[in-house]
Amino acid sequence: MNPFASNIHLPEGLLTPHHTRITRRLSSMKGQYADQPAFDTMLAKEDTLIYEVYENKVPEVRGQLLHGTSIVHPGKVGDEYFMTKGHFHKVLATAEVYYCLHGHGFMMMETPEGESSAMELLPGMVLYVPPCWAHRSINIGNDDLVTLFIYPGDAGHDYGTIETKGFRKIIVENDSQPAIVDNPHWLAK
Ligand code: M6P
Ligand code: ZN
Repeated sequence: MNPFASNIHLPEGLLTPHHTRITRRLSSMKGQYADQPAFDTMLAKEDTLIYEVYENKVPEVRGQLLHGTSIVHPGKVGDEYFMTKGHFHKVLATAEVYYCLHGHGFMMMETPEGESSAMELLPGMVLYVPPCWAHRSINIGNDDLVTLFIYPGDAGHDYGTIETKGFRKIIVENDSQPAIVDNPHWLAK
């Protein structure tokens, strides 16, 4: 393949050109938010757009680097901030780099062994997600959270583990402040 370049338009995070645009709405996040009644009420009103991902496709093989932008819109389901589904990589021992371009958020991370880490994302910050850590972006601000991500082309996504167990910790608004708390629905199995 040949070298290529693209532009990131800020503050919206649009990548031009791009090969893929993924959109995730509330309906695709069933069971992910702690407050199920708040989720149902919200969904009955509107299938809100939670986040978008622009990607440049590369062959999904070792040696390639997949990259793109992710835009998590501001909002909450109950007290819990809008977030991505979150995933482990299918090839578990692969890392990812995030560069925060706009907004204010957190990266929630955890290992299969139970270590947990939540790191703040502010414009200019580069965050390294080491191999074997599941990761989820959370928007705690009033504006879009925009990040650039780069990860190995062969890494893939494993959503199943997070969909069934959830993350051990979640971030909710408490007295107008973000609070990292235990996920009441986290399953030990
Ligand atoms: C980041 C990257 C993408 C991922 C996206 C959305 O931008 O890690 O690979 O698809 O976040 O997160 P998720 O796939 O968990 O919905
Ligand atoms: Zn990833």
